[in-house]
Amino acid sequence: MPEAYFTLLYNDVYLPGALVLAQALRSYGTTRDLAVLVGSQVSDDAIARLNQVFDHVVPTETISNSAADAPQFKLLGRPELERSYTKVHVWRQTQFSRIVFLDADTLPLRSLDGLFSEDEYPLNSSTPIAASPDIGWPDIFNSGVFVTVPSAAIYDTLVGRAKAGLSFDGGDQGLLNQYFEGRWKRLPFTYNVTPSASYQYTPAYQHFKDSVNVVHFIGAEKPWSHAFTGPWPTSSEFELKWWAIYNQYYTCDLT
Ligand code: UPG
Repeated sequence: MPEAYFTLLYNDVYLPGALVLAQALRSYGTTRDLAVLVGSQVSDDAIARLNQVFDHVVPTETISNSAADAPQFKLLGRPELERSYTKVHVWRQTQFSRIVFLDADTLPLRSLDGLFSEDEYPLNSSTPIAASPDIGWPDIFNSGVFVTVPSAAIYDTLVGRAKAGLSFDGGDQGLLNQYFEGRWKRLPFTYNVTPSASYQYTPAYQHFKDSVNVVHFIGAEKPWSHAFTGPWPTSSEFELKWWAIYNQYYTCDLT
């Protein structure tokens, strides 16, 4: 059975992120399929762009938090995440034996194909997912990067829990952590480094910087938020790396 990388796009806003992510994975010579889950609000133009770099563009039904004005969203200040439950469609992709999921705002800095190794990252029914700790609350995992095995039973359960509102943050991260609590394998933090937070611990950042596998631009501001004129003078070195790939492969206007 094939294995695949997946990302998610439920509107056109994160299209630059999805394209740069796919191009980065290709540039490291991955042998796995590249796939993207797309929600119904993604435009035909965006789908045509995605088809140029992904092997599979998978249309999905958008799953929203029906209580989008819930207190959790006010706490997070991120109403756009009301549709992040759509991520659970990953478990429906049973045509793949193993999936590495990456949010569209992540940037791999080297090949991640090692995550498909069953010997190194064994998954089974008692530990069905592997992910890195979340910097904001390290007893839970960040749901922007994870390894899992698709399962129709898990998919059905997650959809039911999403519809029942079983998520402490109103989005997929709360949903997945509540469902997989005590059953996740810890991946090294180097697979999901969140630059804004790591800078608070500068000595560790300096010490481990060269081992970073994936950078994750969490929060409302993304590298492409600054219009499409290129990086800002204050952009971090990771943002500059993102822009280097964007400028090399996608010079035309994406707005
Ligand atoms: N996404 C879209 N369009 C949007 C917003 C999000 O397609 O307008 C997709 C995209 O793949 C994105 C992902 O959903 O990468 C998650 O959104 P993002 O803005 O990247 O979330 P984060 O700022 O990283 O916040 C955290 C977790 C993330 C989780 C989210 C909600 O890192 O993995 O999905 O909280 O629980």
